[in-house]
Amino acid sequence: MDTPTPSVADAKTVRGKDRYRSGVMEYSKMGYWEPDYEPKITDVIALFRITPQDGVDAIEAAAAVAGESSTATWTVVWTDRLTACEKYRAKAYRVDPVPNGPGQYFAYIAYDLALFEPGSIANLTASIIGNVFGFKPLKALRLEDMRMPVAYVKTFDGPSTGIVVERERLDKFGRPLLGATVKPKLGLSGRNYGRVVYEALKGGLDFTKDDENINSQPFMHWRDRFLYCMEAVNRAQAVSGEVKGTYLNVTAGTMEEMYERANFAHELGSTIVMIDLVIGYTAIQSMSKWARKHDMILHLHRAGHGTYTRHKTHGVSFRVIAKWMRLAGVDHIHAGTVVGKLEGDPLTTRGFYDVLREDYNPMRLEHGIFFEQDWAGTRKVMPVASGGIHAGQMHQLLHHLGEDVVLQFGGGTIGHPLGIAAGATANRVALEAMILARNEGRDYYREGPDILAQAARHCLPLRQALDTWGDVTFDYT
Ligand code: CAP
Ligand code: MG
Repeated sequence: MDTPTPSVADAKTVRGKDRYRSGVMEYSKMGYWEPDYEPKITDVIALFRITPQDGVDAIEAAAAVAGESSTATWTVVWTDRLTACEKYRAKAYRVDPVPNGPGQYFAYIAYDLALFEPGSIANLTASIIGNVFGFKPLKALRLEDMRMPVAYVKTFDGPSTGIVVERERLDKFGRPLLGATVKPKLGLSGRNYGRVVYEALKGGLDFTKDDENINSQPFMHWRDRFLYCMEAVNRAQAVSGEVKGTYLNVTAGTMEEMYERANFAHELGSTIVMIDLVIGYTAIQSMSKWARKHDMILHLHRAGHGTYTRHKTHGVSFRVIAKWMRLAGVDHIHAGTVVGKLEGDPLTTRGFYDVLREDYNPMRLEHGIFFEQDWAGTRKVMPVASGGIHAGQMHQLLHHLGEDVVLQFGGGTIGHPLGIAAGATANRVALEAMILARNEGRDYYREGPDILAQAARHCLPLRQALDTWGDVTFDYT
């Protein structure tokens, strides 16, 4: 055998007594803290927000994260001698106190590219978030951002449709796309569900959408839903002369079942299928591969993300999930709204949109982007905004989220007092009024309520929407 067997003498040199203090192992002295390290252009870099336990040194805590997310365990092992451990050790190379974050530190950790299997988000995450979040020396740990080297980005296919080709397929340009999530989330029969889809599309929306938890329940099996929905899409296309779509949720218990549902959606002529984040990274990549093969748009609902993205000192920032999902190859992803029923501040949300929509992200600390990121030609993901939004917020939505976005109004369409088609019309008219004002060079954000009120003078559905949901008084005179 060519591999040298480690000797007891070897082990003694590895286990020098400076590696231990009162029996406690110090990762910082084992090569996981290298303040002089210059990250290579091919390194994967992670930025963690660490909150060490009282009495734990920040540098030691950062080195522990580097160690445990790469090669280390709690003790020195014989087999270290059999590897190129210098290269394989992740290196914490910078630790800064967080401004206005007492007891918190930003730890920068570099990982050699050789540590990762090409094209596998499951493999990447098994390292970076695999075991460190429950580690005792830390009170809390949050993965804030990552820089993927171009060499690694190129091992992923990315979205097969993306923003540009989606617009070409739909033949819709120069404005956000509009959608509605069918409500109530659960309980409708297939026939009634199809009626909602038809009314919403006919009324002026581009898309309707299955909700995250509508799969194949006793009150409506998936096959019925798909048939009624596609009949509605075809009829709405015929009456409107526009391309329409409905995101058929193929989320299921097994890959086999998801493929069966997706294939049926394809056979029925759907342009788009939908999955939930809870299916897992490998399943998402498999569905992305399927969507590429079948020329289908792949919509991802980020169901479940709030359980680990929301806490400010622990978990994973959604901006990191957004980067992973762009690599994984989804075409749409829910990314927040700023206004509406769900939490989200303008600058952080802007950062989420930046990593989905730009070819290159410069470092932009105000948006929470700590690293420049070259996407190396990876297609752009269409962000989706939903959660308690309505026509009266159209100026704010356009201002905060821009043009390349799907605005989805569930309650804000289906809850309209004059009915579902009226709800859809209110949203379409509000959007077109805002786009017109923007294109004429008006300050649409400041003048938003006036622009909406003017449009509502000629559109009863919009007026009803504003009167029902608007949080300012509109002047219709
Ligand atoms: C919105 C929604 C969406 C969430 C997703 C819901 O309904 O259908 O799933 O907005 O959140 O179930 O709440 P409404 P996010 O339009 O009726 O509020 O986009 O943040 O992932
Ligand atoms: Mg929902």
